[in-house]
Amino acid sequence: TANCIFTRPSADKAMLRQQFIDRLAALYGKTLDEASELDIYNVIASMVREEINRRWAVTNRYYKERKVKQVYYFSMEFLIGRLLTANMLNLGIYGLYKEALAELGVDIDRIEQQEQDAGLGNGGLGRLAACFLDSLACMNYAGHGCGIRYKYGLFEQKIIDGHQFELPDNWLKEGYPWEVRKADKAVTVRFGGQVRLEESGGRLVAVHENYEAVKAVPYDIPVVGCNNKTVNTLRLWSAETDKPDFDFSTFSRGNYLKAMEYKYAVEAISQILYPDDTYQEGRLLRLKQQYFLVSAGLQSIVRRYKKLGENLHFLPDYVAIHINDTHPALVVPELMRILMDEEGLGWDEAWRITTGCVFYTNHTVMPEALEKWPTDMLRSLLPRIYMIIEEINERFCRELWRSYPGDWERIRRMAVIADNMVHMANLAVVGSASVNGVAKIHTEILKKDVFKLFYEYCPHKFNNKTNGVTHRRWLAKANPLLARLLDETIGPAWLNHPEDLVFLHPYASDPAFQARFAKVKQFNKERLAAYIQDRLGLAIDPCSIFDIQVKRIHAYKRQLLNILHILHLYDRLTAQPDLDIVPRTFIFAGKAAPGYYFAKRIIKLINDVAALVNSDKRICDKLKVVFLENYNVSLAELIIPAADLSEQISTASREASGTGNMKFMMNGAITIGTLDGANIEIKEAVGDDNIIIFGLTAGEVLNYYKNGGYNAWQEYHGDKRVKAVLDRLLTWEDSRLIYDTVLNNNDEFFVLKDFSTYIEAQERAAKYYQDSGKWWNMAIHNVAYAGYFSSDRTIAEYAIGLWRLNRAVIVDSG
Ligand code: DL6
Repeated sequence: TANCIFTRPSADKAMLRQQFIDRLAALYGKTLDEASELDIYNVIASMVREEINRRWAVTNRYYKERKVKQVYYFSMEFLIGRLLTANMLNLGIYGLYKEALAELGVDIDRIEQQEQDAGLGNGGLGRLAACFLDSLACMNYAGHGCGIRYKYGLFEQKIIDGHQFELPDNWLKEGYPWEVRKADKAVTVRFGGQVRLEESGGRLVAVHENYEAVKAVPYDIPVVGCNNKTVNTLRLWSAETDKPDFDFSTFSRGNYLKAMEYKYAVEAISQILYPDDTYQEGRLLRLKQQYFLVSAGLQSIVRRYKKLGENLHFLPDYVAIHINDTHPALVVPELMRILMDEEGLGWDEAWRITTGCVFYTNHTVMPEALEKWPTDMLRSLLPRIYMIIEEINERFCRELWRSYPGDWERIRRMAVIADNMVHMANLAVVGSASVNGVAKIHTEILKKDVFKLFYEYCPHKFNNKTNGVTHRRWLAKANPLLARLLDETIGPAWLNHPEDLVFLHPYASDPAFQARFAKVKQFNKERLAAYIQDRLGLAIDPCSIFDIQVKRIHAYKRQLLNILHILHLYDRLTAQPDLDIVPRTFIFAGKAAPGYYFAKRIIKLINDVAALVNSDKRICDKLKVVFLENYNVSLAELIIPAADLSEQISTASREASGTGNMKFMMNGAITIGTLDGANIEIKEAVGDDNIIIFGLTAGEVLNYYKNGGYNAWQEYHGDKRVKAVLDRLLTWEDSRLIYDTVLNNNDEFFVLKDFSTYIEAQERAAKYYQDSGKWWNMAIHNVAYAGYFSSDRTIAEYAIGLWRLNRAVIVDSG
């Protein structure tokens, strides 16, 4: 089949084998017998890189010569995962390599595990950025990522006695074959110092003195298109100092220590990724990181643009700058600074250009995640930027005053600077051409609630772009057997045209096809069961329902609701051991932010419940609970294809979109979920019969919030099942915090309120699973309607609706 494993002429394979052996000798002076798996990995990666490099050069030349409009996606996070197989699949050479190397006794899938996951992100936001890069390259759009090359990615999670421990993720320790350091493209970023305005040539010029200069060095990673010749760039910036480590001429202990301190302070900027999913820490280093990314990225964009020989007035015709949440919102004042201070434009022209280039996506409605920076901190770290933000604020407030004379309260709430804080979301809205949410319901909440006043003021800026995920990684790579079945059934075009998955629809009720589909699922479940056996020494039943919740651990995502349901089932079974229930394996994975105590207690609770349930002989293995440590992209690729049930059970209105929900449906899992985020659109796509919905609606939840919530104790006393499972939490000392938080904080995320409808939804799921014809029909429907949730669709909407990009089909004549 075209997308997975296909037979190549043996001459090609023989040539490749020889190349591999020669290179192993050239690079390591080793024969295959002597080579380690890491050596083999590096040799294969270098061969693949050679193919990519050729295309990369052609793409860059093409973009430059044709002056193709580019989009730059600025993000503090890119959770790209492993690249070897993904790149080979996109290049169309995976089958050739797999077969050729197999003949040498090398298993390429095993070798790929030598690659460290590039985990430069916390969760959904960073993974979305990675999916977008894939879709841009695959759809012939000139779109690049702009981020930070953190030396340490998101922490490595270890579970010891049920508790989460965090270890540094030193992902670069063995080197990284996909990056190219571009020392000649370094730029300088300035921090601190003083700024004065000086009259020069009839205009005021900003003079910045006594600043600290940090060298930003780019490392470029190729982003390879699929079945085309495009290779775009993910540019990650690293902070370095120009000064030597120490100065021999003035060497003394004091100087040496000072020099080293300075070096460490500079390098700290790109040292670690903040592990702060949804919670904002408001730390100086984080602000430094944000400005570092923004300034380095914009300087390099403007430099490249000027080489085209075009006037800066036309920048919006050639460049779009997208900001992934407010983290890079300083692009607004920084682009103003570059245009005015370095390029000599006036305010009005610089503002027209900036607001024509910048586009902003919001990813959360959680109030604690809306970034604010103290004015003092911003002023002293970035004095010129602060002056520009003040000017933006003043001009904007004056404009508001003309529309709403005397309405001080409204103006205060919309201001960029208020209460001694710089409000980054307001800055992003004011300074960009467009503001979008990431699912229909999320965008509606932005319009009616979070950005209500802005929506009233400038409704034309607001629009929705429902998220998507790349089906190439999440289906073709993660689930090769399903990919092959699809190729054989509907042809291979779905790889570049995910909407073609709909051609699967007629097969949903075909028993022969259902049997083949079921076999693939069974294989994936056995593959995961073997991993669990290997890691945890726990045997699980591959015929049980694999009921899976994998995502960041957060109160609003309600892993607690899932666990309470498990306790409820366990109570029923222990009371009546011969109860006829469908055996289930509950699988969890996810990281908690290191300072988020509630979430860490949830991890402990899951492990405590696992220990209780898994060791109880009375329930005859009908239930098993598993927590897999160190959830990352590669583990997700193993887990998701094995799922029967996909738990998407956030409190309605809180999950902006979710993207895990899409990855699961694409792999034929049935969603059990609330009417939240993109679940609503999944329901619209697959139809009410192919999804299991329960719980409060977003409207109901928001109404409760407006009116001070509900009484959790009433729920506790009013439903025996609720009381029983909550009381059980007191069995474990570590879970008292959870008990108290839920009951005494009035159950902020409505776990108890949704409990009974969740139980009932779970009973429905079990009933459907017993009717295998119905179940596979539902599962196949989910795959057939997953095309809409490919990031190819999302990227086309951004490219056409916002960025105004044309597709640039690279023709490689060489
Ligand atoms: O848009 C990507 C992803 C959504 O799918 C999730 O629903 C949302 O929680 C997540 N947001 C964040 C928050 N970060 N900030 N700010 O990761 O974005």
